[in-house]
Amino acid sequence: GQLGMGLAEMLRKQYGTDNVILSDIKKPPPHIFRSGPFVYADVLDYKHLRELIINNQITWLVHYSALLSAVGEANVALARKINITGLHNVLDLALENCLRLFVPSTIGAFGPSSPRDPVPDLCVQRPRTIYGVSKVHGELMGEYLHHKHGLDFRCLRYPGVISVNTPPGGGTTDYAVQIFHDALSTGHHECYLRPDTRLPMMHISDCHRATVEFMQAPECQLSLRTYNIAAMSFTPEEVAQEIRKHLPQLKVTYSPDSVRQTIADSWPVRFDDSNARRDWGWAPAFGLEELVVIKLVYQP
Ligand code: VAH
Repeated sequence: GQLGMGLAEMLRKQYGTDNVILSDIKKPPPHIFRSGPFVYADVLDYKHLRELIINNQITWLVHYSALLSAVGEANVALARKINITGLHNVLDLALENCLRLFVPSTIGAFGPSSPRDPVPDLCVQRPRTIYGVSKVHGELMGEYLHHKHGLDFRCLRYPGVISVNTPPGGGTTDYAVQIFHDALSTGHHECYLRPDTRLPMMHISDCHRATVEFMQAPECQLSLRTYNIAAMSFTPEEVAQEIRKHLPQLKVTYSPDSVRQTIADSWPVRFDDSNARRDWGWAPAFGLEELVVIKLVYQP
């Protein structure tokens, strides 16, 4: 999906193409299929996952399969299956086969009773989406198995990820990807959030680099198993203004969508990622200005 393809590319540069297997339940773009090992894998098919792990002598499992915030609210039963049953399949297989496991969490793992500006790594987490509930469950289950059975479980809470070429899949932060496509094509973006809705965001290359650096961090450096990572926080109006420095004609109309606005209003405004910076040297490369330049000038 939006994250797996780019991470596989980064890992293959470091560990060799044939040592990184990309999987999905749907056909990837042809250039991805040709770029290295690709297999069909359904996170709900425990036996097939086990066969893949054993036949390929897998050591690390990166688990990105999940229904995101908005699409999860539209299909709670499926979100529960994929995000919770699927996670348990992965956790059990990791334990059974001594895998090291990376599972992402999200700003969506917090709720309206969490501190919002900034939100620390450790605080009240009462998310109001099935996506957030499933991600808190993932954090807690992974840490339980780490402390009880020594599972090398690692988790990063991602901000809204601004992808390059792959469209996002049903999230609340997706407007921040679409606005660039619209600015470069029609010159008009209809935003489903209010202009002043501030959310933590990150360019996808920072997200991939954070994930690889965290996976490579020596265990002795990790005071936590789940970390916030941050890069920037912006509102729709702020990113529109930054885009207008390059495309002055950009027009944005605001038609708040009640489901996604309610979700966004329950999420943190900014991440405190000081533990990640201290423990394993996290540092973002892209702020809002750099994001807009790379999206409009270098990777339109
Ligand atoms: C979503 N893009 O909007 C995802 C992400 C931080 C948000 O988890 O649901």
